[in-house]
Amino acid sequence: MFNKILIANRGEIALRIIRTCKEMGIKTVAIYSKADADSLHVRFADEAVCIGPPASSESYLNIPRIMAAVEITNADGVHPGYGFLAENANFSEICKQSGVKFIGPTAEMISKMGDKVTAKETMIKAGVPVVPGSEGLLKDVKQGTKIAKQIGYPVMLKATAGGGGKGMRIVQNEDEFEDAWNSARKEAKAAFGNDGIYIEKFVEEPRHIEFQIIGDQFGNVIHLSERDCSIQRRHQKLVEESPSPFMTPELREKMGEAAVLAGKSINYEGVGTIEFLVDKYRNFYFMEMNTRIQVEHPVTEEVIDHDLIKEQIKVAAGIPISGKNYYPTMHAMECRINAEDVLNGFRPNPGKITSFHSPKGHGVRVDTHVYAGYSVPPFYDSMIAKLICKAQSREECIKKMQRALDEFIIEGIRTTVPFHKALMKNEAFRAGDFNTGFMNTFNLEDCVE
Ligand code: MV4
Repeated sequence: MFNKILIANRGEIALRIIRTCKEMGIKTVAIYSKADADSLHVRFADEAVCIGPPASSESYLNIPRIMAAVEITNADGVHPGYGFLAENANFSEICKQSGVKFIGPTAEMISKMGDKVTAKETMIKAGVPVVPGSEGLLKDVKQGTKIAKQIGYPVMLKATAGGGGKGMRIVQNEDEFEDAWNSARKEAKAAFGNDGIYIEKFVEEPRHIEFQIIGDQFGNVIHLSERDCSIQRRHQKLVEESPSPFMTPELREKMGEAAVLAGKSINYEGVGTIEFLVDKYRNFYFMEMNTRIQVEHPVTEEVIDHDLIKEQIKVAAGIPISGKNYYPTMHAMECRINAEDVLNGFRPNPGKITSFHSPKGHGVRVDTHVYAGYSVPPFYDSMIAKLICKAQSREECIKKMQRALDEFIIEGIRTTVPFHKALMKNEAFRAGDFNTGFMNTFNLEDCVE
């Protein structure tokens, strides 16, 4: 087992990781930028090292500075959390070369899944369903329009280096193809320095349903059931839940089996997520694999009653997992509380939190690093808390969430709490009748309190 883990992250996830390390008897090192000197992760870690100025490029993304902190503290493990360097193959490799365990997959696995065309080819070989489309990258417009004609419009152009919707275009007919191709390539080149594009049939009104998997160092891979993450805005998730209201036991068996196959095909080690698009007929298609612990992992923790960070650290230490999959016995839902002004296009709204009271009580969990008097810095993402509720049924879970949202007091900054209150009242949401297009039709006026 690890002696000392350095947490290469900040905010709620840094705190979350420190908590589990403490329970496991592992010493912790926090790193922090000058903007985070007053953060709780700095206070709660056994040691803390200031690694630079506020800008991420000079702190949480700066590999040489983080490796210097690893060296002076003699940490034997590095936990990257999510975001920042969590899916940076170079960082994983440098940790390995330095003799410190990166708590996550190898550089090779990160690269393989980070390149979407390679990931898709890997999944086809493994027998995981994928969206019909090009085999590999498109060479030119002529090849693109030919394939589009075969699979039928509408089609989608996607960047192989993509994710988060960048370099992605829907093409309705052949007339639109060339413009879409040119702008997708340009956008991908600017965002990723890679203009490789592939094509897929456009799946209409899909749900985003992802499976949590975990693999150990002995080739065992299991799944921990699904999370429905269809409530998103501009590729930012707002609410996640498990089980998916769209799931059936039969579909869970099929998708779970595909997720395990996906993990086994790359000998995956660590916690990971297999993202699927699911159409209205319950056809499912591999979309992407995330090789990190995700923001929404508590939803799974609550429904299967296991600490995923603990499991992640155990497999990284070489402890084998049990062979069986996990199924939800409860319903859990997470609302992401962001320092954003909902009525102004969800614009970030950093600043000082003058008063703060978080909801409590049975089945209510709040993962947060903030407190009254804390200033939300403008340099990083705007999530300040995750409110997770758990109950016997989805209906009870929504009632609990409404009660908990009503208890939240956050003064001094605007947050997404009013949005979540309105969402919990929305008839379509309450009926479980939604897909990834939900936010396009949601009336933000409903958030006016
Ligand atoms: C799609 C799709 C429809 N058809 N692919 C969005 C981000 C990237 N990971 C893939 N995405 C999509 N790929 C095909 N063939 C629709 C989306 C999509 C989406 C997917 C999941 C969650 C939210 C979304 C919002 C818009 C589009």
